[in-house]
Amino acid sequence: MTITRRSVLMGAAAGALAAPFIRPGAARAAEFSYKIANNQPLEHPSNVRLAEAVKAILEETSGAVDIQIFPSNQLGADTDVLGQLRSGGVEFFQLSPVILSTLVPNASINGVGFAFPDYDTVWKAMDGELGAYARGQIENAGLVVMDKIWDNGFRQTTTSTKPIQAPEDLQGFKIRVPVSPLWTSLFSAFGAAPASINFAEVYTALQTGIVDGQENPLAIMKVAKLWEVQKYLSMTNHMWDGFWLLGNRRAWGALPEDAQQVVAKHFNEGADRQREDVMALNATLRGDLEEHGFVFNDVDPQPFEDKLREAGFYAEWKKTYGDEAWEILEAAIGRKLA
Ligand code: X2X
Repeated sequence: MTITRRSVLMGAAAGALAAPFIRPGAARAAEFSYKIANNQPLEHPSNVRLAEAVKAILEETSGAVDIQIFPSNQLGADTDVLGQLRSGGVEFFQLSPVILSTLVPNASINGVGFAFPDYDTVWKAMDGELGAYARGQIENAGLVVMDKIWDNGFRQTTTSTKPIQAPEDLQGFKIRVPVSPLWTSLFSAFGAAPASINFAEVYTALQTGIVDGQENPLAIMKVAKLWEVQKYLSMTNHMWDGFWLLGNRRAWGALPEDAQQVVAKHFNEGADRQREDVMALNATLRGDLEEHGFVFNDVDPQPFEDKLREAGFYAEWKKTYGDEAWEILEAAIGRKLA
């Protein structure tokens, strides 16, 4: 019996209508050589699970879909790669919804300050209505997005100068934020001096003192070795953020339907596993980062949230996102923010 790529694919997605997969005489070359980019180093669970996913995709499509991973902003800073994704220069891209809001304004809604109390609430929301709302917005903007969002994590604040214990500690503080109006607005509301800098330049910006601090989840602090250029790590938990796995619409549409199903299945399974990895890491990272020299402090989030409310942050963003989106957010977290 000869097993063709087509029959393997048909077996993998029985019933799906397969477009022609086989070019006679080209049995070995991948028909679809695609790229996926992200900003994270290879050791981050995102890239570990992505590597598994692209291997499984290659196997299950019998070599037809060959996706190469470009970690650590190798293809450019996030806001540049977003442009490449739109033009088709890169076929897949993992990106923070909050940064994606530079193209899809309401995609950033998960990043509203102090909205999520814990991971249970995050996953219910992002696998539920809030995630579905965001994906609808992303698709309306002409991009493809996989169902499952990958974890980045709850964001904490680091500085080279002092622990952040109360909102006043952020007054006038020079802090790097990713490129996004929501991030700038959040730290401006605390009276800080936020500077929009792509992740690709964060280490250097901290090293050269362009900024005195930054904020990221613990897993990123670890893989980016930020203890080398930062001292204090304050558990502000001010935002939860993830990574949508985005696709270029033309490149996606070029894949036969059964191949699309294989790709989506493995990307979504990768997200599930990556979430578990990051959660497991969270349990040990504090001790690990302390050993590397970070000085931790816990923070009461309430005064920070109060300060945002007082500064009109929630009222402003409710207006920006609109009532429909805001109601979905409030329903997901079970309380009113504005
Ligand atoms: O740029 C960041 O700080 C990072 C890595 O957390 C995001 O992708 C939003």
